[in-house]
Amino acid sequence: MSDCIFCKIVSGDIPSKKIYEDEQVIAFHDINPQAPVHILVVPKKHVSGVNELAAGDEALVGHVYGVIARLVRELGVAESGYRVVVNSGADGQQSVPHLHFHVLGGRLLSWPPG
Ligand code: DGP
Repeated sequence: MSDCIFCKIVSGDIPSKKIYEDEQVIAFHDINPQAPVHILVVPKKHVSGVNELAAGDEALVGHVYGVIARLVRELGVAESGYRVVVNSGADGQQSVPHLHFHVLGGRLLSWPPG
């Protein structure tokens, strides 16, 4: 989508601190980190959010989690713990309408979330 900020990061039109990329996903550091480790794992294909996932996207979501499992080891939080968050819609405070998976770690994360 031409006006989507994460599509522009995927295309390279907007720079990012990229830590991983393959044919299906890109991962980069969040511009406004909420924890010592805060990355976003983003499908390259434009899907607005969880509600817009279609039949056939299961493999993509599974691949995202495989990438997360790899990156948390590389980032050193696999053993200490981390959180994967997908904010959805207005109440979920999703601000970028392109599906993305926050991975937060490197500190004790409070629960329940605010
Ligand atoms: P959410 O509120 O769940 O939609 O999260 C969107 C996240 O995206 C938020 O934590 C800030 C991050 N973000 C927004 N714009 C940019 C950007 O241009 N670059 C990077 N690296 N992160 C961004």
